[in-house]
Amino acid sequence: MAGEDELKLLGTWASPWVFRVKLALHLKGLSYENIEQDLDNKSDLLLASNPVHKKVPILIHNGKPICESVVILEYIDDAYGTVGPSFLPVDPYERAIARFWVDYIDEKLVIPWKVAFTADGEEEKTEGIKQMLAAVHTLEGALKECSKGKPFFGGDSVGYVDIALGGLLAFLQGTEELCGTKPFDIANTPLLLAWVERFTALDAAKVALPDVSKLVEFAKMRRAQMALSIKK
Ligand SMILES: N[C@@H](CCC(=O)N[C@@H](CS)C(=O)NCC(=O)O)C(=O)O
Repeated sequence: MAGEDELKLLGTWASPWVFRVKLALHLKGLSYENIEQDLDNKSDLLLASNPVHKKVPILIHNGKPICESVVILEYIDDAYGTVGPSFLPVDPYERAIARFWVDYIDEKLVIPWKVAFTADGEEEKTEGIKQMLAAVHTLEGALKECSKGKPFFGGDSVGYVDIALGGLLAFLQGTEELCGTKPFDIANTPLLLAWVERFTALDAAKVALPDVSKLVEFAKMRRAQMALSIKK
């Protein structure tokens, strides 16, 4: 399937959802054209490819657009099943478990993280941080169960949950500077801390993930812009 394929990725360099797709493409060893988008001035191609949400990432495979990062991850795994590592396990029950944890990450980690990042009062921020740390604690347990002592959530190789969490990694690494707290530490999340080391050492992660300090500066700038536009 991979031979004559054309893959285009519409994204932005600072999007955790786009990082997921880039990670998946690099893990599979697939070539693609990266088409950087300006979200303040959306292109006709973006609007035509994702008319419902008008968001990136969008993967365009031989002219056909696929939207939503987790849908794209599964699509890549399905369309390129014989290329590189499989992201989802073969066993239906284990597939369901992997999907459960990806949903958990998006609901219980990302949402409180955004609250902690954008909160304009201390109380709201403290609550966001509390919920984010509770989610990280739960994910520490999930890593123990899913990995069964192996290096990744996916076992010996990087799987669906690894990619979903890995896409968020640069933001999580910048959390101390952006939200005033560290999500991972040796006392509470030793397994996740070791996972971060292993994940960031992957070739795919080195290519797909951005420089953390550059991302932190960008996020601070966007937050300041958002705060200004709310006050206006
Ligand atoms: N649930 C979506 C989230 C995608 C998303 O929020 N993308 C942002 C960039 S980080 C976007 O395109 N925002 C444009 C907008 O909201 O107008 C996914 O997983 O792909």
